[in-house]
Amino acid sequence: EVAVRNDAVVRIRGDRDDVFSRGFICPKGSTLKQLDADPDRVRRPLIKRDGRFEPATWDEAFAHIADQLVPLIAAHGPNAVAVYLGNPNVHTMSGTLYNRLLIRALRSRNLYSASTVDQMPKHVSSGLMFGHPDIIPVPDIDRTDYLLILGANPRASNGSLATAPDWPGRLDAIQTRGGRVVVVDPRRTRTARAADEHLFIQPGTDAYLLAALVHVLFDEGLVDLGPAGDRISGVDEVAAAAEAFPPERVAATCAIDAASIRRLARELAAAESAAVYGRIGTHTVRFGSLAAWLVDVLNTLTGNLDRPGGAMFPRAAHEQPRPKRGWTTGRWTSRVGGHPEVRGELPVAGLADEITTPGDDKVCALITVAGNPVLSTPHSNRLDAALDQLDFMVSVDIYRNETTRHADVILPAPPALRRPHYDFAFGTLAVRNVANYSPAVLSSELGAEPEWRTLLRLAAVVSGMGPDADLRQFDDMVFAALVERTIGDPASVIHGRNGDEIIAATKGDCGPERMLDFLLRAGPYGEGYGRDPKGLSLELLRSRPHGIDLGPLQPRIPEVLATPSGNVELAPEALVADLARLDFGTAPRNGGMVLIGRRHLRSNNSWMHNVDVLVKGKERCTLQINPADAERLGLTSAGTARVTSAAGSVAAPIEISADIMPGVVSLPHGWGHDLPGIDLTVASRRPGVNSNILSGDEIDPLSGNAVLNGIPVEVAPA
Ligand SMILES: Nc1nc2c(c(=O)[nH]1)N[C@H]1C(S)=C(S)[C@@H](COP(=O)(O)OP(=O)(O)OC[C@H]3O[C@@H](n4cnc5c(=O)[nH]c(N)nc54)[C@H](O)[C@@H]3O)O[C@H]1N2
Ligand SMILES: Nc1nc2c(c(=O)[nH]1)N[C@H]1C(S)=C(S)[C@@H](COP(=O)(O)OP(=O)(O)OC[C@H]3O[C@@H](n4cnc5c(=O)[nH]c(N)nc54)[C@H](O)[C@@H]3O)O[C@H]1N2
Ligand SMILES: [Mo]
Repeated sequence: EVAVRNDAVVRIRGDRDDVFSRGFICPKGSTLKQLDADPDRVRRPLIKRDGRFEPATWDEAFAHIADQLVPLIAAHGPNAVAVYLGNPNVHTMSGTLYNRLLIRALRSRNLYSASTVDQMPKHVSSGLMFGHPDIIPVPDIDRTDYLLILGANPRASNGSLATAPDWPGRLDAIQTRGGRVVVVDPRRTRTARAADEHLFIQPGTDAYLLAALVHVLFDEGLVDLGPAGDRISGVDEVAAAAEAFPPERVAATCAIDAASIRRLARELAAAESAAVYGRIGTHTVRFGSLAAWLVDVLNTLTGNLDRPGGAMFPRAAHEQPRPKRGWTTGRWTSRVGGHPEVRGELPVAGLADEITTPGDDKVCALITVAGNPVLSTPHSNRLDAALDQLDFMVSVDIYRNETTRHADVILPAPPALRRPHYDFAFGTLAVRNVANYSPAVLSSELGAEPEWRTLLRLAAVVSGMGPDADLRQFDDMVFAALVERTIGDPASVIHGRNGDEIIAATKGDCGPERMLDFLLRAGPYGEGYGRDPKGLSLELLRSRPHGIDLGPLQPRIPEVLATPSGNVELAPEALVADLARLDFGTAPRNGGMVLIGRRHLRSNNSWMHNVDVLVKGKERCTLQINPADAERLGLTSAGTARVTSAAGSVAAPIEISADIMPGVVSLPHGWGHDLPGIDLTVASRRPGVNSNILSGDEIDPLSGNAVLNGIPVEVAPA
């Protein structure tokens, strides 16, 4: 709820009448006013001339981009231009709907995003099990009796790939109604402390633990597929594959005793309903795809897939039918590393090599949209240096930061309070079906362009339409194509309808809003262009500012599945084969240390550190280390530690804490605001160090996801 007077924000608080949040708000939400007012925020296009950024008009900026980029594409082909899409794109209408146009217009195979430092393993397991990488089950936390959390700290992150305002309150509610919360994490996090049980685990070994849990279910006759049982293929293959992983065999690897593993499996099987939920700590590791898969194998074998209180499939208001043709990866591979394409993307861990390795298709230009890969992606020092070798770089961003300082042109975007919003991503991942729309609350700043027009104009430039293309006409064309595709789809509720009539009836006064109105009306609760006058439309959402509750998640198997068989594929070949990587041959790390990350409630990856109210207080970018390790290594709490990995070395203040497992150290990511050429006054006063200087080249092979947790390091007094 944003109170506004004379086009200025008076107060921001949670909306107590909101059907989903009931007034819960994150500290980062309540400081959007400060973000908006930040004098460092980029408000005009910037062009770099002789190494210095100068303000420019939009026409000048786009003329410069066309001048530089079009000849590069003509000379070297589209693959010479790479695109990196950062996390905030997922949460803007512009990013969700218009980046894909830019990508289609460019036709480059060098597409990268924050997905390969985050959740790509989940897309792989979902794509192979359910037929589409975006069919992702979420833990039904409001109804579950038992929640097993691995590698997530929702009391700090507020949950991820499982959208729920007030995760903390919802976790409390599980316990209040007599349920049980168990957390597996190398750190005793806030989530772990409040849980009924917390188990430390050796970083990177969740796949072993999960395989052992599967083993016990078969070994002790606890498998019960539940209501979705007749739509599940591959159970016998999973049973055979799990034979190699008795708890007694994985215990030393995971640092969890066999009896506890057996007990966990029995508890999961016995619970009235249960959900297994794994996030960053299970995905950004060596065996990320295996862990992502085994989480849903466990949900399935305990009868909890698609069952209330288990792991369920949301049905977003904008959802459109998916083709039932299954999913593959590797339609092409990266030039240097030979990594398979996944969801059209290549691993961002390989981007620096693509820029620095000579040859045909070498990347010589880069477009970043809402991303800060210099801090957020592995082997940062190398990427930072590689960006200097580019012939041309454009960044669409709200700050001049560690990444965008390398750009030749920075194109600004309106911040959250100055744009309308409907969260496409969160709708598909929410623990309850909800639709919510908010209009821009403040008017546009002088000379501002909505981000969708900037992305559309970039698309026009790279497709050869020139810097002055008629954007209205381009947008109309794009929208007409979407309508044509939809009415041509026999599975659509508006199949066979007249396209011109649909277009004429669609409302919304800007590009993304028009598409939103269309998607809502053609969606599962939609008004269907006259079919159901009470159904959803943008108009209806506008009239209901507190959102529209569409009810608890409903069972969706088999209708939700997009596999050619029409079944859940519990044993996809690629994943079963990947189990072979789980070896037991590696010697225990004799006293060696491994690095993990962590998140803080008042931070958001790398980019909210310029808001004073969020960063003030105690230093947060510290190296957490167990007292026993600190003593052995001669580290003291007033001191600084040097942390060195195969990729690099940083020095960070020491924080001794019994909450971290022996043999493990933790450093948060997103810091390191001490590079020249950035314009972040507040952040540079408390720069912290960049933990991704320590992460290296290793990726999870099936997903291309970077390994950011479980990195071997040496730790010594600095
Ligand atoms: N070691 C380690 N590294 C990690 C992680 C980890 O756990 N450990 N987590 C990873 C994860 S999960 C993620 S998602 C990535 C994030 O990786 P990135 O997305 O690359 O990084 P962010 O810090 O989110 O940067 C967001 C950028 O978007 C800009 N921005 C903000 N709002 C807008 C907007 O409305 N429009 C535009 N155009 N720009 C905007 C910001 O100024 C900033 O430059 O980091 C990953 N890196
Ligand atoms: N306040 C805040 N909220 C955020 C963000 C933020 O930066 N700040 N970022 C947002 C984004 S982009 C994302 S993707 C989500 C992420 O949301 P979460 O997945 O909840 O992310 P984290 O809080 O990093 O929690 C990861 C946990 O994994 C543990 N861990 C590390 N290695 C291992 C391992 O090998 N095994 C196991 N079992 N655990 C391990 C860490 O100790 C940590 O507690 O958060 C989102 N929300
Ligand atoms: Mo993320």
